[in-house]
Amino acid sequence: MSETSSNPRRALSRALSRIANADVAETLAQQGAVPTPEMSRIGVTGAPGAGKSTLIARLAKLRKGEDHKIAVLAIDPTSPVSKGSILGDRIRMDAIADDPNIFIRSIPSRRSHDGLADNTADLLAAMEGHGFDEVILESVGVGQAEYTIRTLVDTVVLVLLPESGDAIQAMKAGILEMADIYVVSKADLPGAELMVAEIQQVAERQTADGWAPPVISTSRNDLEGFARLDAAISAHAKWRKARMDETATQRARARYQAQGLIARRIDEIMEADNSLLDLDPRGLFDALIAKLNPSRRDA
Ligand SMILES: Nc1nc2c(ncn2[C@@H]2O[C@H](COP(=O)(O)OP(=O)(O)OP(=O)(O)O)[C@@H](O)[C@H]2O)c(=O)[nH]1
Ligand SMILES: [Mg+2]
Repeated sequence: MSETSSNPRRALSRALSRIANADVAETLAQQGAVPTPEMSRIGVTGAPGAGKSTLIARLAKLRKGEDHKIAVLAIDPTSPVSKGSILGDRIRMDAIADDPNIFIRSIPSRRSHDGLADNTADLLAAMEGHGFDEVILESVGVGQAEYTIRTLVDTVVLVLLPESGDAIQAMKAGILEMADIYVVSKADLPGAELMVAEIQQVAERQTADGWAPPVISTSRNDLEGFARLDAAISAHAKWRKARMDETATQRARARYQAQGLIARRIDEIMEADNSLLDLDPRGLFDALIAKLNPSRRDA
C-alpha cells in the first residue's frame, strides 16, 4: 500500500497487522461494535499457482471507481518466516498497488483446519467501516477451504488450471458444486477449451437455487475474459441481493467467527499447559471450560 494513502487506510493497515499476530484476547479487545456490513465480499479460491493474484489484479482494476472502492485481502499460505510469496504477490499486484481506489493487503496465513487462515473472519470484520464497497479475498483452496469461504463471502469464484487435472481433483473433492462462478485460468495454455466444456457439464446440473454458475476462461493477455468475469460477479451480486436472507447470512458469519475464536482459545490453553492432555476426556473438557472463563487469569 502506498505511503501517501489517507489516514483511515493507515489505521486499517495497522489494525490488520495487529490482528494478523494477535492472540484471542487481543483480537477480542480490538473488536468494538460491529459496524453495519457495507462491503460486498468476493472470494477467489483455487490451487496454489492457479492464477488468482493475476486475476484479482485485473478484476480490481475493472471494478474500482471513484465511488467504488476495492479492498484486496490475500491470505498467503507461505510461512510467515520466508515471506517469499508476499513479495511475489506485491510484484504481481504492482500494477494496482498505487491506485487510490484500491487497497491491497497480504497477510500470512496461520494454521487452520480448512486452509483459510484461522483469523480470516476477524480480518474481514476489521475491514468493515473503512469506506470500501467491496473486498476481494484471495485464499488457496485445499478442498475444505471452499466450504469455509462459502460462509464468509457473498460470491465464490473458483479458479482452475487447464492442464493440471484440477477439474477432476475438484470434482472428487466435491468442490465443483459449490462455486458461484468458475474460471478456467491461463486459457493460453493447451487444454483450456476442453476443460471449460467439462466444467460446464457439471455446472449445468447446479441450478437448484436459480443461479446457473457461468464458466469463464481467462488469460492474462486478454482483457475480454476478465470483463466477462467482472460482469458475472455483478450479475451474481444482483441475483443474491434479491434472494438471500441477509440476517441468516450475518448469523452464519457470526457463528463461524465465534467458533473460530473459541477453537483458537482452546488451543492456546492446551499449548500453555500440556499436562491437561493427560486427563480423561471428561476431566479435560471440564478443565478447558473452567479455563475459558475470562475471569481466570492463569490459563
Ligand atoms: N501462461 C499463463 N500464465 C499465467 C497466467 N496468469 C498467471 N500466470 C502465471 O502463473 C503463475 C501464478 O500466478 P499467480 O497469479 O501468482 O497465481 P496464484 O493463484 O495467485 O498463486 P498463489 O497465490 O501462489 O497460490 C505466475 O507465474 C503467473 O505469471 C495466464 O493467463 N497465462
Ligand atoms: Mg496469489
